Parts: sequence; C-alpha cells; structure tokens
Amino acid sequence: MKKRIFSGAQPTGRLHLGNYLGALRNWVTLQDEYEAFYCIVNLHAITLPQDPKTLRQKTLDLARIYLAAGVDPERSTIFIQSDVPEHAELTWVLLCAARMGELERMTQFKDKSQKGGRERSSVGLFTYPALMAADILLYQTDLVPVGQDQKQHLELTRDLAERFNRDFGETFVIPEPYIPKTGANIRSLQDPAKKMSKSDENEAGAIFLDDDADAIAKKIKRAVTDSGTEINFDETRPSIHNLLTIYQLVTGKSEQECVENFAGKGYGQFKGELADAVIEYLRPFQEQIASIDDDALHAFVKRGAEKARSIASATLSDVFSKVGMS
Ligand code: AQP
Repeated sequence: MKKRIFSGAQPTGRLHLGNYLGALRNWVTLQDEYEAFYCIVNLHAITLPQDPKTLRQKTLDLARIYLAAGVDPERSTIFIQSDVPEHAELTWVLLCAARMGELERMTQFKDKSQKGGRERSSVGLFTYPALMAADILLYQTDLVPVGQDQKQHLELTRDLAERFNRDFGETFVIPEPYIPKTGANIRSLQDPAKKMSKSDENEAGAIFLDDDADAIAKKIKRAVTDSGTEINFDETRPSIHNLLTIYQLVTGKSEQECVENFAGKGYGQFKGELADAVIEYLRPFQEQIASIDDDALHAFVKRGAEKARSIASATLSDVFSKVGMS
C-alpha cells in the first residue's frame, strides 16, 4: 500500500514562482511514490472577501494550473474542496477540540488580519487552521508537502489529531510535514524580509506564473540586491541568496555549480542569466496551460470529488460515531 499525501492551494490572486517552487513542483515528483490528493481549497479562499464570479473562474483555472504543472489526474486525485462537504463537517468537530489560545498563536492570522484590523477580520480567517487540519486528517494523510509558511498550521494539525486520538481512541494518522530544504521560502524580489506572496500590493515583488518573458525580465532586472559584489549563498545577504536559490531550482544545478557559474561576474550578467533561466523553466508550463479545455477539467474534478468523498465520508462517520453522534 502506498502512503498518502495531501496538499492544496487557494484559488485566489495569481499563483507565483514561490507557490510553484515551494509546493507544486514537489507535488509532481511525489505523485509517483505516494497516493496523492491535491485539493483546490476554495473554502479557505472565502476567509477573505472574494468576488463570486471571479472565485468560480479561478477555482477552475487552478485545476488547469495543477495539470499544466504536471499533476497527472490518472495518478493523483484533483478535486475542489467545496465538492466534498465532509471538510466543513469535520472542521466543526476539530474546532470543538481546538483551544482559543492555540488559534491565537497562529502567525498567519496575525499577518493577514493586520491590513483590515483584527476586529473586522472574519471568524473564518481566525479558524482557518482548523479547516486545514480537517482537509489533511480526512484522508488519513501521511505526508503534507507545503512551503515554510504553513509549518505552524501543520503543527497544530498534528496536535489536534493527537488530542482527538487520546480522547476518543485511535482515529487519525498523524501527518508529517514535507518542507523542501531548498525553495520552501522564496522571498519577495523587492523586500527579502517578506515572502513572495499573491496578496503583496507591490506586484514587482512576485514572478507570477502567467507573467510573459518581458515582465519576468523586467522584474528580475529591478530586483533589489545586497551590498557587496559576490554571488554566493551567504545567508546574511538575503536578496542575492534568494535570487541564487531561484536560479538553482530552475536550472537544477548544485550550489557549487551555481557559485562557480557566477564567479567573477557582476549583478547585471547574473540577473540576465537568471531571467533567461526562469523564462525557459516556465515556458512548457505556460504552453501547456493554453491547451487544457474546461470540459476536461470539469470531468477531472468531478471524478476527483467522488474518489475523495469515498475516503472522507468513512473518516467522518468514524469521528461522528466516536464523539457520540448517531
Ligand atoms: N513564497 C513562498 N515560497 C515557497 N512556498 C510558498 N507557498 C506560498 N508562498 C510561498 C506555498 O504554496 C502553497 C499554496 O499556497 P496558498 O495558495 O495556500 O497561499 P499562501 O500559503 O497563503 O501564500 P500566497 O500564495 O502568498 O498567498 P497569500 O498572499 O494569500 O498569503 C502552500 O504550500 C504554501 O506553503
């Protein structure tokens, strides 16, 4: 029996190179070895205000992105979260197991509620980690490939599962995080103190997956650099470290090969080569996107939801029975 993985992305904004290098790329590699479930987490998306028409379109577009990135619907289950009502139902049970103090410690809520203020933030944004825990635990997931920003949520998921197992008897598999050593924390091109993010107001900080060659080259040219001239993996020079990490991931070179490649070269030449490498890396993905039609997508996600439900409903009925529901 293959071990199981679960991961997802929100159909919000435009996906960027951080999402690709930190998550999607690994989903594709892991689908050979694991039984994979890749969800489009549209219930998470409405924790912040969304335009309904745009959300519906982006939900299908995200399925297209999964496929174009190389997720194979014959090997992996691709589905839309709201098509499997068990996600919302298990969330309620987990919310009753979670403590206010635990949720109050989540840094993502602190970050995301900053803009509009805590008082005006939705309760859904506050309880987001319990929904994420339900996503993972419903599938008795062994491994969760995510970027560094989701580490704390995954720790909470493990705590909730352990607590439930202790209180009601063995129910959930305790999931392990899969956070890649390189690429789990791609930084903004404009401010390396911040992660590359869909919701960053400064669009120059992110390379979006649908940026054309011209836009990619311009953003890399304008990327901030550190003082000094050397191009190496020095953690105290986060801008160059970030750019070189991107170069390493898109070329598949080792750290040493990257450093040797740029020895004695200036920032201008480095940025030019980096831009060419990113453009080439994204080209097959961008060509593939255009060839996937909506009918095929509808069929994949429908089939995916049926498969997902067959597993999710078994877990939920076990949980309901253990907590005393008929
Ligand atoms: N900068 C990043 N570097 C590496 N991995 C990243 N991920 C996100 N940003 C980076 C990973 O991408 C997966 C899908 O993310 P999501 O759709 O759930 O969005 P998010 O984590 O909330 O981050 P975004 O994409 O920047 O969106 P906003 O701006 O809304 O916060 C996850 O595995 C995530 O870890």
